Amino acid sequence: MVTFTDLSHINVKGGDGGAGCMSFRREAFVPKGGPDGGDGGHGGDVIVEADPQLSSLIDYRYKHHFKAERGTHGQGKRMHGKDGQDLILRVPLGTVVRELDPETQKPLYQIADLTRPGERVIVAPGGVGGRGNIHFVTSVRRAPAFAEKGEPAREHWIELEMKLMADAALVGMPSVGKSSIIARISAARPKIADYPFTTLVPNLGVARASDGRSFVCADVPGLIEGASEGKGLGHEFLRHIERTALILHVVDVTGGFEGRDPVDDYHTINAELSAYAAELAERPQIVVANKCDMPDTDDAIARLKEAAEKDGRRFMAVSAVTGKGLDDLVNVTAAQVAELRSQVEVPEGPADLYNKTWERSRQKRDRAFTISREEAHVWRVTGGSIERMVIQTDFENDEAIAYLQHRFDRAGLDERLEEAGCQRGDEVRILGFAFTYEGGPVNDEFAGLDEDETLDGGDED
Ligand SMILES: Nc1nc2c(ncn2[C@@H]2O[C@H](COP(=O)(O)OP(=O)(O)OP(=O)(O)O)[C@@H](O)[C@H]2O)c(=O)[nH]1
Ligand SMILES: [Mg+2]
Repeated sequence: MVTFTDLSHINVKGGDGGAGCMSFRREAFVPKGGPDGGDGGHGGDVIVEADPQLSSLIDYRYKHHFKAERGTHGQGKRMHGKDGQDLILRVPLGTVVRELDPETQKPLYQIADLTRPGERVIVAPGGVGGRGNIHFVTSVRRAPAFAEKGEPAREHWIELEMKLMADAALVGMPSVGKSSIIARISAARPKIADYPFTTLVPNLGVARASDGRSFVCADVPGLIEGASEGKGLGHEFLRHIERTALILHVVDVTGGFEGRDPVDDYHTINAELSAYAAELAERPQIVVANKCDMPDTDDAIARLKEAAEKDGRRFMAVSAVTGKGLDDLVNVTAAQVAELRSQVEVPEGPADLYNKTWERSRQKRDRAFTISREEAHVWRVTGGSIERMVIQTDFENDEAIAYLQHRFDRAGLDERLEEAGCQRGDEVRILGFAFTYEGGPVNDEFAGLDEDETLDGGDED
């Protein structure tokens, strides 16, 4: 039996980037070498990957913090630091990954819906390694005496939600024999009893047809009239059924203890399915008449068959007690599942797409910064990207500070401060640092040195 863990909130953090190196070439007979400081290694990413071997999120129930390895620092002689290792978090197929608001723990953004084996998404990118001083050479700056610190890694709270992924789901009223059927056609061993709502959480089992084809079957808690509006236990599980390609609609031909009419049951359940989601009514369905071993059921079987066929559905009569008809049921289901699977279009590289769309949405939020007045002539700037620039700066080094100024300007900070009413000489606070606003055009020696541009070479002056 598969235990069922539905939802987990975890904290993921990429590895920090290693620092770039500030170094100059030293060789015998060369009086003053050019810059040769290598880059820091990139930090590892935290990746969530769908693994068909897993059936629950139990691994994330007790452990909540996951961190990838950091990059090592760059060194002289153009030696780059080593990249940190990625951390791969394996989750079952059918796991939905969402970014959470770190304050409220409410979902902010759906990052991915991992439905195929091996599908993966980066949930916390590692920090980029800082660039060594070989990169900061411009025509006016031949011997850059600073390098960049590594980028601090991103950290997020994410939600993992496993949605049951089965090819076929056994659906029906309570006590019609859904668990009895899955117990006979698979290795699942759910509880079976003669009272309603014996099954409280879905059970998964793998059934194998005589030709070797197999499918994943789910036995879900019984549905009753009103399930689509939340009656009984069914509502929570209807969303699991939403993901199965085929419905095995089990009907008790004896009408149960209350002596219900099996044909009424059949219509009641279908009405609940379509009330929950119109597509569920269209979903391929096999009508399975169970308990056909019981006496005086021929008439009910015949009427149910007629009702099913009138709706254009395949009808099969079985008994979970004697096993009659079950081999046929498995073979027909396996064939239909294979057929349905072949119709599914597999989009190319969706994992990549997830990364890009999330990254875009995240960057947009990240680049934004806000300016507020803390007191007279004191301003506070907050925002992910601006704050990271500050953390990456070595404040012991004047050139690094000048470079930070250049980055502030490019991000539009000066302009926005001016607009907000900031005056020359005012204090500007970012994280724990205080800067003096100098206003006016900066004498920018980094102009022309684009963020991602590498100007290499540059020998001694
Ligand atoms: N005679 C007969 N009894 C059956 C058959 N299948 C199941 N039963 C009995 O019906 C009762 C309910 O069976 P379950 O398999 O627990 O039914 P279920 O649909 O899983 O019920 P819930 O989990 O409560 O929704 C049990 O007492 C079973 O032994 C069958 O084919 N013939
Ligand atoms: Mg059951």
